[in-house]
Amino acid sequence: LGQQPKLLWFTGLSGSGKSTLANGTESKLHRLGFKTYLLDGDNVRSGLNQDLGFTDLDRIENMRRIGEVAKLMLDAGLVVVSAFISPFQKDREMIAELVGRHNFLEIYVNCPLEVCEKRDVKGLYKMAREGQIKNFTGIDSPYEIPEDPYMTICSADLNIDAALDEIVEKVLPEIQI
Ligand code: GGZ
Repeated sequence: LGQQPKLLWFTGLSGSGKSTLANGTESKLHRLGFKTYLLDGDNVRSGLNQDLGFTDLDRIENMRRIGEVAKLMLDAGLVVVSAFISPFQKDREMIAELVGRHNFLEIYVNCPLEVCEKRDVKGLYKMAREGQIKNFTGIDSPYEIPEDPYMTICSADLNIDAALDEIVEKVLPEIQI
């Protein structure tokens, strides 16, 4: 029994729940026996991309490097799950091109800005509103909604376990050989 390498690309606002969903998806697939890897801000922005901030140019370079790393991981046969805001349509398309369109499964974690801002788990929205953080996505930096995602999860009205079941059920046939 083998596996078909794919990149499960979670995109959405800060606080939308994409890290939670990406994490949960990766754990579930791992438990099902797939060789997986989770790429997110915690393991990428703290190391490989620690020289990058949140200007448009830095976000673009963030995407480019993540795309290249994901491509290497796909070459190694892994199912890669990623969670980045990835606000620009053009960059998400660049990654799809880089890894091959058929390998790129874009999962849009749709959550109203008001809900993300109300959650404000890390207090970043408040800081952005007060001008203490610049270029914050949704406040003074844009988020371009995916035009044709593989899947959309409305995280405001879906429970996490139900969402994870839905994602895994849809993805399973794509990664199973
Ligand atoms: C957006 C920021 C910013 C600014 C710090 N804008 O909710 P978090 O904290 O844990 O996730 C956000 C994370 C976004 O990093 P990404 O690499 O996913 O962004 S991108 O794909 O756009 O390059 C947030 C924190 O970093 N953070 N400053 N100005 N998010």
